[in-house]
Amino acid sequence: MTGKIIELGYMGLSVSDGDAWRKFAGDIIGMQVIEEEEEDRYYLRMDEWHHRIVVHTDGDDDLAYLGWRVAGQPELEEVAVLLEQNGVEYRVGSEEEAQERKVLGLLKLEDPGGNPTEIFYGPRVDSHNPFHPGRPMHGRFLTGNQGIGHCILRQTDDDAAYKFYSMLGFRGSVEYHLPLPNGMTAKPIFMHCNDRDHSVAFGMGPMPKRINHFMVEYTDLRDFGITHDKIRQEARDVALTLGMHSNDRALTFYCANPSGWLWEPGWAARKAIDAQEYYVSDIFGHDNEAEGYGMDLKMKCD
Ligand code: MBD
Ligand code: FE
Repeated sequence: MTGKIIELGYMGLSVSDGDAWRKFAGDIIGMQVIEEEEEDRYYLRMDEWHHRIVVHTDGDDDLAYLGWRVAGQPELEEVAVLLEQNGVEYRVGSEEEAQERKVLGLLKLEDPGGNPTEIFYGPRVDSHNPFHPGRPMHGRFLTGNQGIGHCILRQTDDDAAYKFYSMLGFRGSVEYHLPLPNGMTAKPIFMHCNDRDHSVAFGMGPMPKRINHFMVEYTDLRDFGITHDKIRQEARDVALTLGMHSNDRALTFYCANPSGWLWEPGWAARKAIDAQEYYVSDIFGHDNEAEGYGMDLKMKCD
C-alpha cells in the first residue's frame, strides 16, 4: 500500500534578489514567471497549475515551505488523524491561508528537521491558460503524477526524519555508502511517494540552509542541454559536473541558483523501484567542481 501523499506539489522560496531569480528561473531554466500585483511575491509555473513555486522576495535565500499533495479532503483528514496518533503537532490552515496558497485545504506543520511543511489538497489548475515557458522549449517539465521534482533537506536526526516520512507513506532508505574525507561513510536516505525515484532525501550531514538542492526534470534532452549551455555561458558555479546517478539513472548537473544553494537540472530518470538497493558510486561524471555547496563528497569511485 502506498501512502496518502501523492506528490511534491509546490514549494515556497524566500529570496533576496527577486530579479536575479526571474532571470534564472525564467530565461535559464525555462519556467513561466507570473506576476499578480503582489509586492512581496511572484509565481513560477511549470505546467498548467496556477503555479508550482512561489518566490517570496523577503530575503532569506532559503526554502520557505514544501507543499505535499493528498488526493482530497478525506485523505487530508486521514493524514490529520495519523499526525495526531503519532504525536506530531500541526494546525489546520485557515480559509485565508488556503486562498493564499490557491488550494482547497491544507495542514501546516514542521518536519523533524524544522522544515516548514504543508499538506494540501485541491490545487488551482489553470487549464484555460496554456503553459508558456520562460524561454523557448522543445519539451516540457516532467511533472504530472511525479510532482515537481525532489529536494535534499536538512535534518538533525535522520532516524526521526525517516520515521516521519515513512509515517506519511513514503518508502525508501539508505541508497548510497560514500566515503567522506574524514574517513567516515555518508549514508544518505532517499524516499519516494510516487513514480519519481525520490521526492525527498536527507542524511548529508550538517547544512547551512534548510535545502541543499532542488531537482527539476526536462522531458526533452535538448532543453536540458540548452540549460547546461546557458549555465556554462554565464559561468555560474557548477558544484557537480554532468553525470548520471546510480539510483534514479538521471543525467544531471548541479549549479548554484541566485540564493546560493543548488539547482539540479535533470533528464530521463527511471521510475522508483519497489525493492531497496544501495550503491557505492555514481555511473559516470558528477565530478566535484565549485566547492562550498555541500556537495563536496565523492559520488564516483575511481
Ligand atoms: C540524487 O538526486 C542526488 O542528489 C544524490 C546526491 C544522489 C543520488 C541522486
Ligand atoms: Fe538530487
